[in-house]
Amino acid sequence: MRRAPVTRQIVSVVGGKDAASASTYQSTNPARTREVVASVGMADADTFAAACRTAKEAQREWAKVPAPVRGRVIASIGRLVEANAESLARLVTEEIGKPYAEALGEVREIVDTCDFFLGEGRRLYGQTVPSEMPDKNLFTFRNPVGVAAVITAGNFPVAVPSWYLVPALLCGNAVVWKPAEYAAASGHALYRLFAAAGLPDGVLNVVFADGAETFRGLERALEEGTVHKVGFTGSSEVGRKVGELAGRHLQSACLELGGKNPMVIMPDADLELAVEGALFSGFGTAGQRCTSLGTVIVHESVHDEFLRRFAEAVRAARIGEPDQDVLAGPLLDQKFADRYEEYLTWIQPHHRVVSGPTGRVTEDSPRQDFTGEGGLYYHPVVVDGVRPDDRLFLEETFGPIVGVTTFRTLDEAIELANLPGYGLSSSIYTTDARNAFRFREGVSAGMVSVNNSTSGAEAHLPFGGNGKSGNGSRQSGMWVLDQFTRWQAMNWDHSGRLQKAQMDVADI
Ligand code: UN1
Repeated sequence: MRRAPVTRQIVSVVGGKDAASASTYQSTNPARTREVVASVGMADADTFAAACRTAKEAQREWAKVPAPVRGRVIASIGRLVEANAESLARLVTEEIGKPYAEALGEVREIVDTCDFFLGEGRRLYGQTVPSEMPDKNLFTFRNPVGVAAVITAGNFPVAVPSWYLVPALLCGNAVVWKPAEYAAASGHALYRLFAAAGLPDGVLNVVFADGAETFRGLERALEEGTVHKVGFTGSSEVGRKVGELAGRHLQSACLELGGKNPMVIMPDADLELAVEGALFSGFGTAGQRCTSLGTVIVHESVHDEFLRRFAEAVRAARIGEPDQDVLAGPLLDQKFADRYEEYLTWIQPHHRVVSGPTGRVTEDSPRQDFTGEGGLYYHPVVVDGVRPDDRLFLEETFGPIVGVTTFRTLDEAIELANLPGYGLSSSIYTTDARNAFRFREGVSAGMVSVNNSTSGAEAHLPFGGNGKSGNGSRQSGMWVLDQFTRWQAMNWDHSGRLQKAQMDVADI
């Protein structure tokens, strides 16, 4: 039996206290669009900038806490998230329509991230480096950057923010986090778990605000010198603006943007496995991961057979209530549904839709025994005959639509894979290791899967993209430490005289 919906009232939290709101936003359940999940008090640019000042104040003390002790706080966050995994996952399912099993996996990813970084508190290694002069010692240290402003999307409303929050806090930074408004309740719940683990007030602040107010608040904070790193996960278009803004103030941004992730299928591929991988990465999370499959690039000799099986699997895929055992639930929010409807207009007369009906699932266009019940449910779409100059081939479509095209040689497949100019994830299905390594070398993606889907990266490998997918920064694992610390070099001369580098180099 479904529980009666509860509308939560939530507001930004700055310095441990509820902050003022300038307007209200209603976060709704995309499976039942009239159901309000949370009434969200939205802050303005002043509150955002004030949060950054508060964070800067709090960061001074937080940086003095020994890193292993900060690691213990991260361990507590992990334990609290684990203890509350089911309720957090249920909330994610309710607020953004992510199937429950996936939502639980997303929460697991936070725990994995905490597991990794709690130990990093006892490492955060610097180095000792040989000097070119006698009686002189060289060292390197990792220093926190200061305050990180983190702006995240709502398709991974708790795991992806944690990829920023956990290492940033571990490294001794304070954070001002702006979650996506349509995932505000999930963000607020995550904030509370972090705060309950013993973070001092002001070290982590959560601000709900729309894009324009956030941008103005961030600009002011950068001018005031209270933000020293900007983390952004979202579209390439907005990422470019965020990167420009940070760059104008000589601060670096960690940008995790869109993708047009290709899957290459070689003639020697296990086609059953490839179909499974394409189904999951194309239509899992309703195609709304930055790592979702964009285009299948299949060898012409296996095209017909692959397409027949893929279309059959897509037609049979269960789309429906996200608390059931389904491949995908509804789209995240009305604005994504509107955009998705626009992508459907990119289908051209020379294309062939092989997956059955397109558009909204309704009583007149049902799926198996499911009619959509007023939610933002869409039929998954496979479009064959996509050409390299089609919009459908070149641009990211954040939703359940996958293009298919063919190739003759691996070099041609690699060229097609790189053509859209993104470079986040990619995949190749082959049983020949030589193909896998040639593809790895040629593809300009931050992540390469062999015989696996484009989505589903593990939380301790470098995650990030090139080209339109990001500015080359990498999250996760030890690699993200370079985002949240700055190297400091130290030299210590105990020779008792002035030794000049380059000029007093020791002779043999
Ligand atoms: C995203 O969509 O922003 O690799 C991140 C994956 C997930 C993360 C996706 N672990 O598909």
